[in-house]
Amino acid sequence: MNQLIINKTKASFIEKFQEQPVIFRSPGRVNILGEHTDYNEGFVLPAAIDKNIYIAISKRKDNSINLYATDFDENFKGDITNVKKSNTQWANYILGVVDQLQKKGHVLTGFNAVVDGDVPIGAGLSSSAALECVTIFALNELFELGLNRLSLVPLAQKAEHVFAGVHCGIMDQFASMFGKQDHVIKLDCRSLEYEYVPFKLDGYKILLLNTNVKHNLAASEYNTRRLQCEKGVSIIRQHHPDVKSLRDVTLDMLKQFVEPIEPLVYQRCKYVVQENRRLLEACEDLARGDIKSLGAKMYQTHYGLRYFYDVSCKELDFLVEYVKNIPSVAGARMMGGGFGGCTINLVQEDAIEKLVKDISFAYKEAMNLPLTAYIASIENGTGICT
Ligand code: GAF
Repeated sequence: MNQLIINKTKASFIEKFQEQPVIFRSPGRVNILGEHTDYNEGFVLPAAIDKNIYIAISKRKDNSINLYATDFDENFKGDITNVKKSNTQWANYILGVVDQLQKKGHVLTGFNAVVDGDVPIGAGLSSSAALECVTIFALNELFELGLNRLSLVPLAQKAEHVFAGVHCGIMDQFASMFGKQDHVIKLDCRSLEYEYVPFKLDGYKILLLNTNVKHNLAASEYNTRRLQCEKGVSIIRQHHPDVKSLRDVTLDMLKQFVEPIEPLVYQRCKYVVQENRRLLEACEDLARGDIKSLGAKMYQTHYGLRYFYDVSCKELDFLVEYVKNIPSVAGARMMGGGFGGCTINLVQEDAIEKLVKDISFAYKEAMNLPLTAYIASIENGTGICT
């Protein structure tokens, strides 16, 4: 939690609305392994981090929705009886959540809210999921809707589908809601059963390197990948009607039925099937504390995302290639949806300072862009700020 941001958010709320708010927070996330597997009913291994979106909020007696985003220094006004997608992107995440609650039959009045945070936007750390989660958690408390944490997650996800147009899986919202300090979440995206796995790194830290690019392909290509995976499943179902998703598919099935007629779809599906298997093996690495073996799998994941799933970009590839032969780096890969954002690196703590200095210089030389580095610690999920 960042007390400075909490104080700032509170002060700005009081100045705007002349009353005391209640403040909630939701974290961004990292994902150790299991990328683009969530919407294929596979496994993921995310964790909530020490960067949050905060909302200061109070109920109104009338129907007005009055929002202010500190980051953009922008106000938004709406009406609770007529919630629709707006041209203000950040407000859509909040409105999308309201829309989902209303579709479930919950009756809300207007409210005032100020949002702020330190999850970098567009960095692949799920600032949008954090905003959806903090909004739905806050509204659930404020209006005493009585929904449990688990039932909030798919509503937050659906808000992203409908109001942001990204057909995301469930990982980001789940991690933001269910994060647990010093643990990663092994989540089965089919059943939503989950297990907290201790994340002990023995001298290693999670280092995030932000490319500071977000290519605008991200949303459209994401949706295309989803469709390509569904296409692969539909081809296999003609021969194996019991198959429901790529979770049920083997490499042999792909080779036999998909590769001959849809070579590109084959590449996409192959990556997903391999990634699911890799994740299960990575959990064994974690249990043994075998950081080298875990790190090697992260490089394999990057390879798959780059060449088979085709969601990387030259900036991400540069960063992964740079660290690949540095002994103090156990593993690295692009993280999240792709086409920009961050790489996640497991780095020996005492080597971080020099690495950041050297790689920032090299990145600037090669890409003419600044590099931003964050050391992420693993923290608890969404909650109220006391
Ligand atoms: C984005 C999505 F929001 C997630 O659901 C997930 O699919 C991820 O990309 C890729 O693993 O963050």
